[in-house]
Amino acid sequence: MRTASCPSPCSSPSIPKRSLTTHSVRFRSSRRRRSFSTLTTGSHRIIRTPSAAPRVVGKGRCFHRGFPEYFDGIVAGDPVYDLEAIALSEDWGVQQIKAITPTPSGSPILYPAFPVADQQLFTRAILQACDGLDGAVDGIIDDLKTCQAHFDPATYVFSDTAQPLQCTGAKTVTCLSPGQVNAVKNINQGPRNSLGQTIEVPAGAAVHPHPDNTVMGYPYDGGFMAPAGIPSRKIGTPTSTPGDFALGLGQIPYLWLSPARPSFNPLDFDWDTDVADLTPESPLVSYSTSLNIEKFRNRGGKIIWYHGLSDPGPSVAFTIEYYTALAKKSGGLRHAQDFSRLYLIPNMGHCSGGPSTDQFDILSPLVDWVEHGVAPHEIIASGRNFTTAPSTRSRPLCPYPQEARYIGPAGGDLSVASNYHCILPPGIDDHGNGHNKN
Ligand SMILES: [Ca+2]
Repeated sequence: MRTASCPSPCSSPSIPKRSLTTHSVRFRSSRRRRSFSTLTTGSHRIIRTPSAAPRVVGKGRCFHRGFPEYFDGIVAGDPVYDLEAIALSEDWGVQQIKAITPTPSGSPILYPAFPVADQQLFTRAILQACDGLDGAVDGIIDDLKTCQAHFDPATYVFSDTAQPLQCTGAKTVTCLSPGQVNAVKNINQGPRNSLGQTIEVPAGAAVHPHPDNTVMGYPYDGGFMAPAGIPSRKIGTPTSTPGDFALGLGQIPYLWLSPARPSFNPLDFDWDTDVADLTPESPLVSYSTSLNIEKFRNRGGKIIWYHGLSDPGPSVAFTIEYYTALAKKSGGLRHAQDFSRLYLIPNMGHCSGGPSTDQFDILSPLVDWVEHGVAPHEIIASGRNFTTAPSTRSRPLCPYPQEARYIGPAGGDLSVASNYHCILPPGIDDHGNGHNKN
């Protein structure tokens, strides 16, 4: 067995380091070599590809689709299979903050548009509205579906103060301006043109079958406005620019507009007219959205995805869409789960961070699945950065579409995983539909 890991922020401290060695691979599309850590046990090979899943899930030239015989197991963390769509999600989000940014010197500095105090106010509202829906006020929204359906920051009224989240008059410290609320709602719903229509990216539809290639927004998870959430990528801080400037926004002029427009300002992307200039043929996306992974599956391959629900870059909505489409193509969720599992991690940002259980070992369950045929179910994770007591906790990660629920005694210990278990929420069909993506 061999395992490998792409160099990315998505590193897990729980990987059995004694089993890892390092080598590097040069992709045919790139002059840059990528380092991988590998593990060989018996006759099986496993690759761990955090945050690099597009190169694994897609491209046709990599691992489970293009080289289905190379690996017996794959762990794909916070996957980004459609970079064109993600770049547009990111651009749209930054545009929403820019739209409410004061420009006293002529150049927008986004941070003042949504400072930390207002970010915390939003987090207080969404947790007050949604945290308890799952039966436990623990700072984690495990019933995300109900939260998405009912939480509206434009109309929410704090239950303890009777103050509306959205200001009814002048902006104060106890409310968000209508512009701020509108920005949040737009980031949540994803890009729209002037007619209110969603945007579909051509590169994501380059192969058949493929999942929905609509550009997605970001779900109202508990970490949505935590520092590792939307602020890190679309708002920034007094000392750091929004991360998306160096990621999706930087890609648009060169990679996603055809012909390339080196002088194009991605903050000026027009959702009516510039969409027609998106390339359908980028080698960075082609095949990556393909649902055709039968070769990998038929030879017994196993794959585990995981994704932070508060990932502010590649939205978890894309991963849910891919997995749901894969379930449908596989003949139902149960058939998809025969060779693949998806774990969603509440409050976690891109690969880690946030008040979340972002410390976990998914590699060992994958090894058990590949080597011994023991499919993974609950995976115990831990975290040390919860903002309310207890600050250090363990809890189970649940195979999608299952969700964690508190089963301990009233007022019991929120820090131990044994007080939680995974349940299948009502309203989920055999294809996994029913879990709101954003
Ligand atoms: Ca909760």
